[in-house]
Amino acid sequence: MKRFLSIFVALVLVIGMLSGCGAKQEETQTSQNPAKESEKTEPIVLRLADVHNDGYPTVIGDREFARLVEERTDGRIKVEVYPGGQLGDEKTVIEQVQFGAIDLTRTSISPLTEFQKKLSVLMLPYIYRDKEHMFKVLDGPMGEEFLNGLSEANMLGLCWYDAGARSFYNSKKEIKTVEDLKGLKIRVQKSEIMLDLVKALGASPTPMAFSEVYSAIQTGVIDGAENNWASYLTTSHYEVAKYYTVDEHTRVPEMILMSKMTFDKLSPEDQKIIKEAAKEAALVEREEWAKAEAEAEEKIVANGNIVTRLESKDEFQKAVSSLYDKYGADYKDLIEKIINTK
Ligand code: GTR
Repeated sequence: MKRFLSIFVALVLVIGMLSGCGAKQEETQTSQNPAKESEKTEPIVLRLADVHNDGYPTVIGDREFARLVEERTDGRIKVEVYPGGQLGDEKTVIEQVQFGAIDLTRTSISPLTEFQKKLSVLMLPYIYRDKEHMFKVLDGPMGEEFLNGLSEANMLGLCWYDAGARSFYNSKKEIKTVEDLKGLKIRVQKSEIMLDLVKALGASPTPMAFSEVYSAIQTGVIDGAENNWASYLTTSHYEVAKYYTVDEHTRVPEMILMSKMTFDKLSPEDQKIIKEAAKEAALVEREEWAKAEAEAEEKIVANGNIVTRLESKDEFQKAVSSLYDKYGADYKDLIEKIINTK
């Protein structure tokens, strides 16, 4: 018994010494080497949502943004990109960005107009002469004001992406005139201005998440939708809705949107890095966009889809002019300024 007791006491002593030693070692290590301490700080991980899949121009832009941020913060900030709508549909994600549950998203401004009415001005039908005109506006002081103006809604726009122009497509018939759209059930983004636009053309709008459109056309729940060339291709909507009319009713810019809650927690240096990285990533996206848009059009035509090019878009333009009264009445000067931007 005596022997057993002494072995037990010896064991307790040894264990005590060992653990004491260990703790000390750690203490001396950290105090002697402060660099180690900073190495140990966990990186800030920010989540960025996108409804498009990898390889789509916006996701290429998102990944470039993530790369630049990580590089310029020496890995202190990591942006994790979640493509393919993994974090939810566009409108739901924006709501989460507003409350900081998701840090960033790449979004079309259509659903964002629900959070800031004034933004509708930037997607009024036929407001831009062409893409160059749109970027002249967006890359100037007006565009900057819109990006910062979202702080009213607890969010911040970081940069402008290209998304081409949106046109109608359907599974039923060729659309050559506004009359041809009458009664067709057309899916729209969750956005009041898009709903009104489709209504103004005499069709019947159905708001729906992007991911549900393919099967809704396939099963006949809706007759068609409207989108740019690249989305029409990558979603495979072109397989179930073979008629595409190049009416280009609206050019809807897109952006990287950040939660103000997340942004405000960062140091001014990191805020600057985030803003600059987004602007640079946008240039990459725009280049990728131009390539993807041309390739998509080519593939769709080669696939044998019925692509209708209108001789004039005047009739469409006239039919949707009422949207300027409803969405532009409070911003007449701004609209003027946009139209007069050369
Ligand atoms: C695409 C856009 C997406 C989403 C989608 C839609 O052109 O890039 O962000 O808005 O359209 O129609 O839901």
